This record gives sequence, structure tokens and C-alpha cells, in this order.
Amino acid sequence: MPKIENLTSIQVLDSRGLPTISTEILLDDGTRSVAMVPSGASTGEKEALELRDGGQAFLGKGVTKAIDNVNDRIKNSLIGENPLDQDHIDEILNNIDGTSDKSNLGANAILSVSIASAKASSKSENLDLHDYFNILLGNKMGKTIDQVIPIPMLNILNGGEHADNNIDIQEFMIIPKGAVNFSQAMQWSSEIYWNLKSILKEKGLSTAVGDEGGFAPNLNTNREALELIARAVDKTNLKLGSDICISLDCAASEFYENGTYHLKGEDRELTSSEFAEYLEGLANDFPIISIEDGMDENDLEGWKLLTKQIGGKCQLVGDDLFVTNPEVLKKGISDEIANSVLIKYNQIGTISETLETISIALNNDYQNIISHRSGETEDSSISDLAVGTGAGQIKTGAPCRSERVAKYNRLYWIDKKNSFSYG
Ligand code: 2PG
Ligand code: MG
Repeated sequence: MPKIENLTSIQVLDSRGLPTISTEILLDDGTRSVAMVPSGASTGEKEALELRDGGQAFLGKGVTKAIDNVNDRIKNSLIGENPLDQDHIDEILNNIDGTSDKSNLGANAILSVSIASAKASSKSENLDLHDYFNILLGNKMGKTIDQVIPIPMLNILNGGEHADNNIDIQEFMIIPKGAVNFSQAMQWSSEIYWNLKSILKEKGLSTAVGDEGGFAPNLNTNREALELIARAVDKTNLKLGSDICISLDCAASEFYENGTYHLKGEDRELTSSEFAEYLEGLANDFPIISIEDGMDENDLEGWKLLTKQIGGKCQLVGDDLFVTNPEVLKKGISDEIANSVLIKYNQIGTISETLETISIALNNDYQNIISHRSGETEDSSISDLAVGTGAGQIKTGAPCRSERVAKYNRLYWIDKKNSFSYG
């Protein structure tokens, strides 16, 4: 059995130019692996805490305290431990932290070690990371899980917290559902992306991109964003509704104020039932097959309503709603809200708990969608997580900007080297 020999954590930068943690783990068999952690902008209230320094440096966003926690307390507790026992490693991390939201060591510190440990273990065992995740999940669930190349959801038009435009819905994604394989899915998506760019240009609209690489023009309404995407699909000679479907992330908690959904871009204030109707109207007019965070994370009645109203025909994804937290997801399942869960490992802070959430979803017929954060790095381990857990879906931004494309490029290689089915 290999043992952890050393841990080193340093500060690097994320895609927004803000500090994040990179941790290297060294095993006594000579294996070295490095992990980097992402960071969100539209965060759920119940997410594990990302430890930031405060103060002047990096506008308060420094991570020196979290780094010191890895280089001191975490390192001292993990040296000599067996990295192949992921549950045990994560348990040690949680025990030293001692809080329910990881606010003592910081979820960023903890996650960097948890991922680095999984990466080093897979390397030491001569396995690809997706195979290793597959074994971990299979062990947790007591059965074999089929690995799958996920269908990508590409966020080609950015709004909300991810762009400085006037669009309230945060993400407008294309799903190349009719593609026969991953390669075709990416080719179609790239072509649509470029056609959307030329349509925006023709109209004199901005072609600058938002945090996730999608375009971020000012538009009059959310509907207009959908119309532009429909035109881009058409221009690509693809069929909307069969080749390409649409997915939204409303990130509704960001515009829920005093009990109403305030669409500032459209100058409208809607109640929960009016907003559910608004979304249903969009889903009737466009092939929207997935809506994430369609209601505020604390608007339980709104969620119940939305789930009853369109949960039968539309994937309803809980992101800020479930925060990848096993307990929060269990409660949501018993409340019968949403039917899918967005999986972001930095919301919960360890690989083991992420896999726990995934297994709860699988046991309750909720779909798992593996996701990036708006602040990312070139670390592509979520691609392996998506394949290894057989999630079937990944959202990791536009086919633009290397921190997004790194995930798609990793999937190209996994696809090339294996014969897993697509989607
Ligand atoms: C989301 C994510 C990723 P953020 O809301 O789903 O797209 O954004 O990382 O800002 O929470
Ligand atoms: Mg979201």
C-alpha cells in the first residue's frame, strides 16, 4: 500500500485572475499529483465555506490562510496515511476541521487535498482517473456502474452574475442531443457558437464573452437570447428540438427579492407562480429540456409548484438548491422538489461526500449533472468524474477559453481511448 509522504500547497490564479489553491501530493512510491480548485460567483447559501483572507491583498480574496492549513495541520495529519482509502482520507480532513461547513480549514483547502489524493491514488494504481472514480462509486453503491461519455451542455450566452450585461437568466446552454458521438457534439457546438457570434456582429451587438466563455450582449429580454440561439442553430443547418435542445440555468436566487422574482432586464416583478408560468411559456416555445435553479433556493413552495407544473416534461436541476450536500439532497427528495442535481465538488468539499450525493441521486432516480464553476482552472478532473460516475451530462461552459475547453479536451481523449457509450 502506498503512503502519503508529503503535501505542498501553493497559491495559483483562477480564470478570473483571483487566487485559488493548488496542492501537490507525493506518495512514498514516487507518485506525484497536483489538483487545483474552482470557485463560484453565484453561490448557494448552504455551500461549504471557501476560506478567503479578507484585508487588502487581492481585494480580500487571498487564500494564504487556507494554504497554511494544508501545509501545516492537514499535512501533519495525513503523512503516513494510505491514499487509496479515500473515505478515510476525507474523514481525517473532516475531523481536523470539526465544523459542518468546513469553515475551520476551508473547503478550498480540504478539496484540493481530497482531489490530489484521488489523482495520486489512480496514478499509483496505474488507472485513469475516471476508472478510479468509477471504482470508488461502485464500491460505495455495491454494484457496477457503467462509464459514459457525457452529453455536454454548453453555455453559449452568459447573463446574471457571470456577465456585466442586462440579461437576468445566468446561462443559456445548447445540448447537442442528436449527435451520434462526442466528437460530432463538439463540432456542432463549435459551429453554432461561431454562427451566433456572426449573428451578434451583424446586429451590432457585443461579441465579448462572460465568465464561462459564452457571449454577453445586452438584450431586451430572455426570450431574445433564445431567439438568437435558435437562429444560430438554423444557420448551422441543424434542427432545433432534435439535433439541438436548450437548457437554462436561471440561478433564480440571484434575482429573488422580497418574495418576488425581479427580472431587471425586462422590468418585471413576478410571483413564484407567475415565474413558473413564465418559464413554462419559454419551454413551450423553445425546446428547453432542462432548467436549473428555476426558483430561489429557499422558495420551497415555488419549487413544489414548478416541479408539479413542468417536472414531468423537463429536467429540473437543483444547484444552489441542493449544494451537492447529501443531507440537503435527501430533504429535497422527500419534499419532492426538482428531479436532478448539479454536482460541484467544491460545494461540499470532499470527493467522498460528492460520491455520496451522486449515489443518493442514483438511488432515487434523480439525474446527476457534473459541473464546473464560473471561476475555473485548467484542472480537468470533473471530466473524469462525469465519465466515471456515468452521470451522462456535463456542463462546463462555452467551447471557448482554455479553462472550459480543458474539460472538453480531456473528454476527447477519454473518448478516444475507450469504447464508452455517449450520453
Ligand atoms: C452555476 C455555476 C456554474 P457559479 O450556477 O451553475 O455554471 O456558476 O460557479 O458562479 O456558481
Ligand atoms: Mg447553477
